[in-house]
Amino acid sequence: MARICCGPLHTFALLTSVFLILVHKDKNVSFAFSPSAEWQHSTNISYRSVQFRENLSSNVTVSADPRTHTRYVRDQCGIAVESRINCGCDRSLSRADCEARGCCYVPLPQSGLGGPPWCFYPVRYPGYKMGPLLPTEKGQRATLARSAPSYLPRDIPTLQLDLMPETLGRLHLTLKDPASPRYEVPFVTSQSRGHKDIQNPLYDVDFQPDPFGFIVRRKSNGRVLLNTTIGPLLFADQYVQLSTSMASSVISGLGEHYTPITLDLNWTSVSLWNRDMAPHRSANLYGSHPFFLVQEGDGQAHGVFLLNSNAMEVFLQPAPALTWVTVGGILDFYIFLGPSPQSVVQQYHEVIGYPMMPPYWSLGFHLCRWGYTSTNITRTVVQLMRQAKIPLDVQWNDLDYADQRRVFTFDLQRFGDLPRMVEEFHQLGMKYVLILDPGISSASPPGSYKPFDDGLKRGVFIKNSTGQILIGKVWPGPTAFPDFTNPTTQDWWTDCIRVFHSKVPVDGLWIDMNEPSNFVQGSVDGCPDSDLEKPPYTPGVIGGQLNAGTLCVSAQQYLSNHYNLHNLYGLTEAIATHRALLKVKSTRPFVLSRSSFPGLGRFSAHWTGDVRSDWEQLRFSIPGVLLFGLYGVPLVGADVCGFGGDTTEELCVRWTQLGAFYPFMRNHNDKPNAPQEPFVFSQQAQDAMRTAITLRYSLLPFLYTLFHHTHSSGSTVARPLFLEFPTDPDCQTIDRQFLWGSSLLISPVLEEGALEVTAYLPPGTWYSLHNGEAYYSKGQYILFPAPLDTINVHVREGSIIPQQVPALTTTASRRNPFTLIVALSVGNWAKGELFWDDGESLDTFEHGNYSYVLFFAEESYVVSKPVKLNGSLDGLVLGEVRVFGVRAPPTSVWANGQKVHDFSYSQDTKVLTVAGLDLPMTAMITVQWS
Ligand code: MIG
Repeated sequence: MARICCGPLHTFALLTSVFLILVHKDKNVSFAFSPSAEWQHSTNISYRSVQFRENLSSNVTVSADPRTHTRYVRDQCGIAVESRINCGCDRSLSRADCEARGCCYVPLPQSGLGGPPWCFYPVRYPGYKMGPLLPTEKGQRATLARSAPSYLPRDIPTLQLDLMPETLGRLHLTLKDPASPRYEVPFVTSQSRGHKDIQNPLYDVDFQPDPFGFIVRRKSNGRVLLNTTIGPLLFADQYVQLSTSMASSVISGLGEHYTPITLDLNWTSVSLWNRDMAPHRSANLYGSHPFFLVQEGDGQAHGVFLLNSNAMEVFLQPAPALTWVTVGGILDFYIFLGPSPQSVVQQYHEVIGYPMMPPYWSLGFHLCRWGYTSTNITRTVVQLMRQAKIPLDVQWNDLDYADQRRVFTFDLQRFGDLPRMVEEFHQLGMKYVLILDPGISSASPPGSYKPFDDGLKRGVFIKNSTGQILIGKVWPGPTAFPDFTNPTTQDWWTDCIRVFHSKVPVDGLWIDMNEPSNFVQGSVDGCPDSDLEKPPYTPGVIGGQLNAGTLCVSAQQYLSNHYNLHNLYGLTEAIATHRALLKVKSTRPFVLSRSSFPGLGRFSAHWTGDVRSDWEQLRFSIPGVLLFGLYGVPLVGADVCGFGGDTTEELCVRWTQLGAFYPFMRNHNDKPNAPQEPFVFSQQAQDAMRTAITLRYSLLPFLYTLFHHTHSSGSTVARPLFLEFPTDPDCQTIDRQFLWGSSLLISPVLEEGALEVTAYLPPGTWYSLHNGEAYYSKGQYILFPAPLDTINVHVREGSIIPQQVPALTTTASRRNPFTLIVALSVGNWAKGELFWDDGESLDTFEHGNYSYVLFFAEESYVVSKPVKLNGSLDGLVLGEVRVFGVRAPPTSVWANGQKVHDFSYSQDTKVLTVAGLDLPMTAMITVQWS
């Protein structure tokens, strides 16, 4: 039986012999606390700041009795500055206000905004008291009760704690109100995955019963991963707060924000509240992901997911520590013990669901802009791309197509032959995607716009707090917003998509504005004055209010109010759109969603929104993309060449090179800007872009195989270095470079004018993807040439990368010969694999409807061995093999036992190239040399 019980802390509390009773003058609240040194030690509260402590007493008045007071300050407020937990997360407090809360008020010499708080919780600030833990079906349960009210309105006086060890590496812990059920997040997790009898899990949990707190340790080394005894648990109707210490300062997650791959813990905060907001610092952006991963410093990692969709602010401080404040719902924690960072990600994806398998074509190049104002202009763009011989799989149209900007219509003047245009693109082996905003125009004359009339009849729209349809304003003018939590809405949405698709056979849908975005605050009639619209505490969101740029949060949806469901709007629209496409097309749906929440990746791709065309945004697109991989949305990219503002030729070339390695690659531009399609630039720039996009196309079999792994076991496609090299301290924060899977290291140019790039190579041998030149790294930065036509990509020793001869579309490239890049390790081996299917059928992996080929190599041969065939590889051949790191010049080469004459070897680079092969992929292939 797992050792999840009241451990040493209980004992500490019992052993503590001296209890001081403090009677607070204002609130008449009495509570006990323990100044015992052992206790202080065991709660991890640091007493390092000795010098600082000496200055304290004069600043604090907590008790009228000067002796008690001095003692109180020394014992209860003598907390290292960096460990002070703010007693005024909700508002800034004067000394009097602070003391009225029973908190310590200790001003600091210099301060200003954002530094350590002056008002902070004393050690063992009173909170909930925990009763005995009793066994349940899924683990253990205890009741927590407040002995006295907190300073917040509408405390929940009694809480139910459930501790559910679900797997060896995953612990689930919830705190809810047993008396009256509170809102819980729907859609994200499937029911009951718990197992009761987990033998020997990676974690230990201890409790401090009074005031309640829990400590999660990594059993193998005793490391404290979470310790919530450092601050109080507050649980009121619209304010829930919990603090924890952190095992290190290297933490990634809590998106969506414009940040590097790791967060700044220097008294910062991040707010999670979905908002239509162009990426910039300190802003809550389009999505919310209350998950973070902590690198523990020795290669191990853990993760924490707080499944809560209410507006949330998370405070970070250098202790290191973190405080969650959410304005509703329950506390629903999943704690993932890894121990490798990669396994933390997998364990998280097990809970939120593995990402969807994308259609093969969606990995090709996409081209879009706002401002392709007719079918003829859109056709011309496609023609010019073909003339420039630059691969293009998917042409897009933005809002321009719609009749009076109303979705499910198209403008008969400018887009009258839209259906024919789409057919033409299909003839070319291309696909077509259209934008689809959620706002449904509500102002068309009755009988003239079926989506609204029909939606009205079927009751699909979100209602305001008094039960009328809430009207906001988006592109078409007055609009109603579908409530995708209502099953009827899903049916209506499917019908709208089916009818439209029967005219315009789109291949995918781009769901924009689904935060949801609203051009008026709340609604055209404003919002009521209520605790929902103006909660006692509003997290630090852009616009200062929850209804800024979106709907009144008191609006009513089928499952709950918008206050609770707001952050799920994009996810629920993605689910509905995915399902609709499934029904209408019965091939793999392609949906691109701007707004996101955990679980989105099962249904949709994501782009990072309205990035500006500048070098800084280019650079931050890398952590943006990598973090979405951690969030389970691997099919992600930023608008190539930037969306806002005019790009430059150089920026656009560099962005295309980087974008060739975004898992999702789309060039997209805002309406007023100078054009930025590849063909508008100089011949030299076009050549560079063609090279980059063509390189991507040649690597698509490898990329597709990575998606298969992510889909079938939850991992990442574009991968931060720390996931692959967790014990290398240099990799902890690198986010100017990244990997595809475990084998390709991408080191783009991110600075204007740069013709070189300084790239970190983790220890080992790395080969230039372009010419096979080897670099032996001890774990060091190396300066590489990076002329305008080059992006540096290195292949990790020991890997075999399946490629295919590129073409202008994936429809064509999928028929071309495969090639293999074999990167021999120092020990003279390499391996790789290929997942292959028809690229668009549903659930091919689940139904076993795919082919799988293993590749392995040793010093003098490489083998391609199909281990599963379903017909998808019929007619496809292996055309070429390039082996990197062949030390002795071969004199003969054989393929399947036959002598090959078409081979070459470079003495300089030690690369053996065997070309002109024509060997069926459906049989075992051996290429040998000596
Ligand atoms: O209010 O559809 O992020 O990609 O081009 C702007 C027009 C609405 C925002 C999207 C952008 C898109 C634009 N949309």
